[in-house]
Amino acid sequence: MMKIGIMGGTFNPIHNAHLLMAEEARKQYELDEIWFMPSQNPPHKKKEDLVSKEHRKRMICHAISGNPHFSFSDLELQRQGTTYTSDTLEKIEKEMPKAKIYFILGGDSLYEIESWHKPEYVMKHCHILVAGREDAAGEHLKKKADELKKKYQARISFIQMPLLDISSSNIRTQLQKKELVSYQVPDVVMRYIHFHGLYGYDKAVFAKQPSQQEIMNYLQATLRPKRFRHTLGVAFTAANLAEVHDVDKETAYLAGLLHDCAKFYEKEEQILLCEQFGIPLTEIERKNPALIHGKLGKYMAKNRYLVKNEEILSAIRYHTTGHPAMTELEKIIYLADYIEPGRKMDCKPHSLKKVRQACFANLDLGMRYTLENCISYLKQQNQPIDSVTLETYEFYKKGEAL
Ligand code: DGI
Ligand code: FE
Ligand code: FE
Repeated sequence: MMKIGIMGGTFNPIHNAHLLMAEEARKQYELDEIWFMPSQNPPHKKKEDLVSKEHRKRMICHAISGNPHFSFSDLELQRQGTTYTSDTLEKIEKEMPKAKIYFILGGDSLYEIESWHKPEYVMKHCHILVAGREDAAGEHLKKKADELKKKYQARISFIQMPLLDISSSNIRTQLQKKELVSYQVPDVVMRYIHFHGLYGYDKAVFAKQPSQQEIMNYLQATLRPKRFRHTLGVAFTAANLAEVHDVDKETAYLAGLLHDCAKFYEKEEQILLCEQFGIPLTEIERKNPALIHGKLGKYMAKNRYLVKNEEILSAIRYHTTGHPAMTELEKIIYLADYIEPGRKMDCKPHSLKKVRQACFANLDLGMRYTLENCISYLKQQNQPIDSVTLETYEFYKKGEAL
């Protein structure tokens, strides 16, 4: 029988006590999985300091990414309006009738549970795990648990863990005062908060040009894990191409790292940001927002990551469409994006292996093959082809095959 632990809450933001509680619950009760399930609109919380669900989701995903037993569940976020635990339990039971559900709670919630929607249903349909404590408050909590057990035949057990005085509201207060909350939240979450200026922590991200390692840390904290892996693959491939084609390796690596730095924004957000920063958009870019992140990425690289090197900025700017007569570095980034080791797509008319060989032999030939593949893909998908992509192809199709 599958044993699932559910961590509910607003996670505004997720912090280390949540993570420790989940892990201790898993170990002590031999749970197979823990689902982190943020809620939409808790009826009893103030809305003003609640950051968007996208931000909360991303912070959770970053925080749990190292633990194979932890996963993210958007069961409550998906639903419109107020979400009730009883509805969630009902839904899981329907979908997974064989699973045994454990609901993991901070101690204080035990005092509130009777005010929840249909408390008798909730207590009947899950086993409650509460973080216990060894002091007077712990004694009090045990009494409350006994009372609920009697009244509702509730199953309530305690999770042994050290008492950690960490709470999301405390964290928000500290951030509002521009204080760091390191060691209360995972590093990656602190960087996420910093980068996006959440909870009033709107200090400049970097005071001076950041090192490659610092850039990498922030990219890891802001990009989705898959996009981050792609980013490392592009940086690595760009450095290799640079070596072969006599371009500065460090420069190529940095450009590779930053090429998709604007991609942590959703497409609609990207349009809004361009308007906010005064970056003009063409009609086709508005219709196909996948084309925007080069422009926006250039702006972010310059203003957020303080990159001054115009060659790098231009390589980021043109990495999606290319342009006629590109610099060596621009071609390297454009191509590394297509051939990095993580790319496993089925490529036509030229196989990925053939394109990779061409890129290392001759950048212009690599451009020709890659553009032919991209255009054939876009046609097959019935997507409009950007005029710059077409001009680029016109330029490179003249490139002689080897
Ligand atoms: O950001 P990546 O996914 O790593 O790669 P990319 O920067 O090359 O972006 C790929 C996306 O851009 C993909 O969704 C296809 C789209 N794209 C590239 N060229 C064109 C295009 N979309 C349209 N409509 N027209 C183009 O010419
Ligand atoms: Fe891209
Ligand atoms: Fe990319």
